[in-house]
Amino acid sequence: VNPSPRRAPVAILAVGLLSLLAGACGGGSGGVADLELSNAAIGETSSSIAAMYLTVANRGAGDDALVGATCECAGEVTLHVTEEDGGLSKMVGTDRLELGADSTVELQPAGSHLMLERLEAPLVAGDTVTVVVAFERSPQMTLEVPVVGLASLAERVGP
Ligand SMILES: [Cu+2]
Repeated sequence: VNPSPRRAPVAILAVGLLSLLAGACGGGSGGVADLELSNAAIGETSSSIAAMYLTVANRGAGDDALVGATCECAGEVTLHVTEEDGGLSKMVGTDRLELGADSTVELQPAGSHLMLERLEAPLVAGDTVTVVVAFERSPQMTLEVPVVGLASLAERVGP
């Protein structure tokens, strides 16, 4: 009995598994994302929705994406980008925000933001809200986010 005809398919399968595993860990550009969140703030509101802003720095060599968030304060948290449409800017829902390797993404007024919807109660400047932010590859992160007045939000917009 010659066992060699049975060996070749097994070897091919093993190589296939290894390349699958490497793909799962590495991300598109072959490294691991290293995320740092800062500058988070939520605009105060007396209505049932509020916008949350933050800075996400990806100091790693791998791509990632912000894919959502949750808050006990809100029935739902959605991800919005702002688009120009005939001279008017409007908010458009999206399911992911790309966080490219070695880059920084600013969620700021007139740009991308997290939208806290169906709030349990109005949010007043000085409050602190716990928000869990989820990513495609990195573990989720829990933030204690200050609620701030609208004037201090306006100061966040860069030149
Ligand atoms: Cu919005």
